[in-house]
Amino acid sequence: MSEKSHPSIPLDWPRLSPEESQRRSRAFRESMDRRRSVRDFSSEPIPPGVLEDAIACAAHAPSGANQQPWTFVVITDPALKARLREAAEAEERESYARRMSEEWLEALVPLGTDWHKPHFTDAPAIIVVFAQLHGVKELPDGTRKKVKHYYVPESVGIAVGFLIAALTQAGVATLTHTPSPMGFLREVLGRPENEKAFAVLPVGYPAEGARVPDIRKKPLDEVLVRR
Ligand code: IYR
Repeated sequence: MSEKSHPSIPLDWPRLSPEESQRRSRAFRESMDRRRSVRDFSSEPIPPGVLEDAIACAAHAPSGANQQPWTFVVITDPALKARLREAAEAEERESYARRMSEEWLEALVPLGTDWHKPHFTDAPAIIVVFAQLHGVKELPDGTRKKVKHYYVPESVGIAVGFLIAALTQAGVATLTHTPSPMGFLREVLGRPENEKAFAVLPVGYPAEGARVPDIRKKPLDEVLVRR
């Protein structure tokens, strides 16, 4: 604990019965077990409030020194989605043709991905998650000062995990997409220089007849080790 005193408040923690804990953990596990990254979206809209709830959920993730070093940009404007698609596909085309190693391309074969990124224009909404590499503090004299942020990729990664879980729980599909390089997102979306794009998440419902790669998660006994 820090030597300096800090304000504190009583913890508000609703205590569940063991049965209720088990019921909820199993229900959540079952919904997460069925989660798939979706690349084939319908244009059907997302029910009002679901996106906002999911982003609020993500924004409650733990973060280094509680600095909450994230910004979630929601794009629904068709013209802007088309611009993002065009820019992403230009980068991805170059990546698949020249920038990615043979080994990398080989690793992606089971996923069947290529440079085409129709999810940008097909999905009703795109969330671009930005990491705030440092904070900006406005001083009384009007000047701005950099504030160091801690554990930024870890914090933003956890927040994106919360976001995916919240969307999944609401029955809404997404994809964790990282077009590479992602510099164009800051420019097209007009974000400040302290923000770096972290991931792109198209959000919506799977298209009728959507298919997904035949890949599996490792069994629990391979990833859960007890000592
Ligand atoms: N960014 C590319 C390539 C890609 C890389 C990984 I690692 C993936 O898991 C999937 C795709 C793309 O989005 O196609």
